[in-house]
Amino acid sequence: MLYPVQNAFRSILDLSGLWKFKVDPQKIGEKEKWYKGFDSKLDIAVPGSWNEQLEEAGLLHYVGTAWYYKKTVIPKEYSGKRILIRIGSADYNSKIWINGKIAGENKLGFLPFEFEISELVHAGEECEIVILVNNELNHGTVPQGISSSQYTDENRLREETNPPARFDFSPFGGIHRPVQIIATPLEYINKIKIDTKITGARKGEIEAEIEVADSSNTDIVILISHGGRILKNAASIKNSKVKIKTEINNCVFWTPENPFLYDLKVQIIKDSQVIDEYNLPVGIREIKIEGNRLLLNNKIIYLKGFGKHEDFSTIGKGLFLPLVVKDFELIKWINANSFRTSHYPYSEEIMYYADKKGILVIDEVPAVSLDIRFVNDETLQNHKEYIDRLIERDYNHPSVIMWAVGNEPNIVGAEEYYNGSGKKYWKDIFSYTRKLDTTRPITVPNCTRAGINDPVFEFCDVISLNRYYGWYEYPGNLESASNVLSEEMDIIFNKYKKPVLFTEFGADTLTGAHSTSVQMFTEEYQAMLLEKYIEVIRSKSYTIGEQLWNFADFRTPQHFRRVVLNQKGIFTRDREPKLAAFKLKEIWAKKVKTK
Ligand code: GCB
Repeated sequence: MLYPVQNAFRSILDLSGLWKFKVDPQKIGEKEKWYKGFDSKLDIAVPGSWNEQLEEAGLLHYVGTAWYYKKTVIPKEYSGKRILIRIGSADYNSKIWINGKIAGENKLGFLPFEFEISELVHAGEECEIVILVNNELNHGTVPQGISSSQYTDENRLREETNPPARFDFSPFGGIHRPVQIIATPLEYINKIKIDTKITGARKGEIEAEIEVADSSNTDIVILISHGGRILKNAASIKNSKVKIKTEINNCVFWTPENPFLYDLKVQIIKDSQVIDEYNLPVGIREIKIEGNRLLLNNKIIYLKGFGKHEDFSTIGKGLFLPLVVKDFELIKWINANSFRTSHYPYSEEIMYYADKKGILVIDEVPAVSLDIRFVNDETLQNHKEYIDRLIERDYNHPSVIMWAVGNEPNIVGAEEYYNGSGKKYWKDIFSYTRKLDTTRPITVPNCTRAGINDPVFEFCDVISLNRYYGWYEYPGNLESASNVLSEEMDIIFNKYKKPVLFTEFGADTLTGAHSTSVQMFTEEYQAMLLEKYIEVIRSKSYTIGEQLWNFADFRTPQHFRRVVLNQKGIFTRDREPKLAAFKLKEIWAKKVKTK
């Protein structure tokens, strides 16, 4: 599914703004035909989560079904075009009706989906859109859900959160990315897959695989803008697909220092006329693991950065472009070069911005805290569909350097995970992912509880570790923490002989809390802990980077461990630097000596 573009052949009508809103805790809406339109005193802004926007209506912790309703007019110029409704993401599942008729249903959150609605609307006429969104999770969904009674049954009363969640971020509900009505020509470009190669010291290659739909007897032309020159390459389409390779001399490769993007234009030509066009920024780069090193364009690259979240006051998980710009400015300010999209796919706008700003991204599917005891066929199916759709969405981004196909499986420490079922599950997931992308390394961050025998290690290209010694274990004791850390790293490396990346380490920190002693929760303690970890990580010859937890404070479900927010941010939730930010800025300014 292509990201929408506006050009002479394609149009976008953006429906961001206020929608009518109604919660449906009893799930009576479908029976009462709310999909034909409804009245309500509540409004909601799209994009945005309902939780904080409508806190005063009692929705801060609401998990269940809610309805959205908006009227619009389909532009006259959409006449004779293929018309679609596209939603950047709605968490977690949703159903769409147009003019009272069902347009489609989507089961996966955090990813875009679209339905053709040409038959349901008329250009130049009013159209009514109703969207049902539900944010409930269960054993078969990804991420998996958990109920209050399950905590009781498992005798885990002190672990229970409200709302119940298996993960440490608020399960915000809502339409989180833009809703758009888009128009394309009837014969159209359907897919573009880009592969790039470095073929010489200053030579590169772009291979574009293009798929067209509902079109016959057409030609494809590719135009690549290149330092004022335009390279042109053409081919005829057979069986609706074609591959075109273009060699580029004096090629500028994409790097964090110079994130150079070529402007690629794909056109379908019929009877000498252009009938559809799509524009795409393309960065030429290669990523690979060689021995214990991560190489970008055949040069060692060391990752410095964060695990992040899409989370902000009031808007929740909604796309908020000023925040995207601010976060990338902060990433640059602190001299970081990367982040992980913990624990789900981020908006497409963030991915394009990472390409533009030269920030390296580990792209993650929402298989967070997978509990093997409750995995069923549906879980595996949904997990694979996430991988499929994420790779399809993000394959072309030069910024994406690695896939994380999960995070911290077996955080509950279940024995069953090691009896072969964990291995079988991950073997399947890894081989599925490798078939879809042979160019990028794959990982799954491991947690202390899953330990050194985690079956993911066997399949990962990169060993990713999340460790909280000095915090959850050995609290306030940085000496023990660093000793245990160092020993465990060596044990893991010696066992698996793969490069090690730190994907999480950190300490909750209250802004304004200070001490002259070693004291948890103070700004000094966070700075000390991070510095200690970085020292240990860099003392090993097999480490490829340090991404700490977390970029900014973020909202979590209620639990006595959290004072409203997870406060491990280097920046506060509203993006003010804590003391550690200045320390990191200094550490990250210096070149890392890789052994
Ligand atoms: C983890 C999780 C992350 C949590 C973090 C914490 O291991 O991956 O989602 O927020 O620990 O702060 O406990």
